[in-house]
Amino acid sequence: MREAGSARCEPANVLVTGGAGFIGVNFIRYLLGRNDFDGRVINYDALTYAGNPASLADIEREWGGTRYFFVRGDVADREAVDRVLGEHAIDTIVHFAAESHVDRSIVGPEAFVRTNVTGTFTLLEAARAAWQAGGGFREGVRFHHISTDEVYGSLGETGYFTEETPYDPRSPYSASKAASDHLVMAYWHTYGLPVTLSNCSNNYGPYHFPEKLIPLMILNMLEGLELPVYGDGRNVRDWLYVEDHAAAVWDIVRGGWPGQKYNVGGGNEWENLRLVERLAEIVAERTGMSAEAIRAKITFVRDRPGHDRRYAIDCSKIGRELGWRPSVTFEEGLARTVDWYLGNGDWVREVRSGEYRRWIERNYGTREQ
Ligand code: NAD
Ligand code: TDX
Repeated sequence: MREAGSARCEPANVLVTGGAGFIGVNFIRYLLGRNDFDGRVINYDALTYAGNPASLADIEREWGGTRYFFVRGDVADREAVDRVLGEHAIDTIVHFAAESHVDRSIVGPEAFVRTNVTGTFTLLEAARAAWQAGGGFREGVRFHHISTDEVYGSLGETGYFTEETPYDPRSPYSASKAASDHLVMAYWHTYGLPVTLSNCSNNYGPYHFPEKLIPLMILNMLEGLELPVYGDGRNVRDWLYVEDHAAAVWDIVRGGWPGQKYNVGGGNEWENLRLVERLAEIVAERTGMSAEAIRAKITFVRDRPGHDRRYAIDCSKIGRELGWRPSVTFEEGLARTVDWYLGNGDWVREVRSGEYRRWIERNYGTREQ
């Protein structure tokens, strides 16, 4: 094990990969809204179906060309990555870019290996080359990798994932994230590249792409469509409001020890079916629709292959070392999320058009009941 370097890091030029996606957008908003950061953010994103630059149109208007820059590029494109690291004198990489949807990874795993594994490897290699100095690395540089609790596999009725839980990924998505985590830690142990890593539970909140459970359910409820619950609906996820995740990432980037990994979670376990029923009540309260009529649309559909039963995170390490804990209650977070989707129909129409719509039609045109 290498000696841990200095924990304090004061980022100036931050490359956020995948900054046009759900968590990336929320992280950039969070970061540029903080008064302990006066640096620049470079959003590097390939704009796949999941990336929408319009999510940051107001940020572009306020900070574009001064503190915010958008660069369209692929994390697996070494030349383009070298260019952005050099041109913007990047000292900090916060790596969100990924293929992120488990169901898509079952239908088409190749893109997951390319972006999540090869893309992460490419970024690590580019950072290693750009930041070398003498026999080691420049002071104050940092590579933070965002990962998921899904790398740990599936829990039974009890227990929690800790930072020591052995990896046991079970979907092509989680296997590709596990591979990327191993590469990141290998760059610390082998080369001393100052990395940190976080494994977070399910996020929810504004700008969440409507293929994922919570936004999909909210929008289907508003449109009077069926509410497809996989299997028996008793799979458990630990939900965290996305802004709390952004705060955790920022805390780790600035204060986490190089070579360390941190679990991040909401301490907020819900069975899918109960969650959908609760959402029905919140949507009903806010729209005047009947909760009973919404709930009647719940349809049990074929289970996801290899569907992990339960995720639950022990996040005591980040609490103890960095003082982070979730601040938004589930009730408050769900209410904010429903209100956001009610008020942002244009955003929804935009992300559902084009590529996404065609993909859904190809793959879900005939959903098995
Ligand atoms: P997302 O799918 O909403 O966004 C991914 C973004 O990455 C998009 O903007 C997309 O255009 C971009 N991208 C994809 N391939 C790229 C490539 N080859 N080069 C450059 N950009 C590319 O994902 P998200 O939900 O925001 O997740 C972000 C990260 O957080 C991922 O690494 C994911 O594994 C991790 N994570 C997500 C959750 C969650 O609940 N959403 C939980 C834990 C960890
Ligand atoms: O229509 C649905 N019906 C349903 O029952 C969908 C889309 C999902 N589900 C279930 C499957 C899961 O048990 O809901 C749960 C949540 O599903 P997703 O929203 O697809 O999230 P999940 O598979 O848990 O993964 C998410 O959290 C961890 C993110 O997509 C990952 O990127 C992150 O790593």
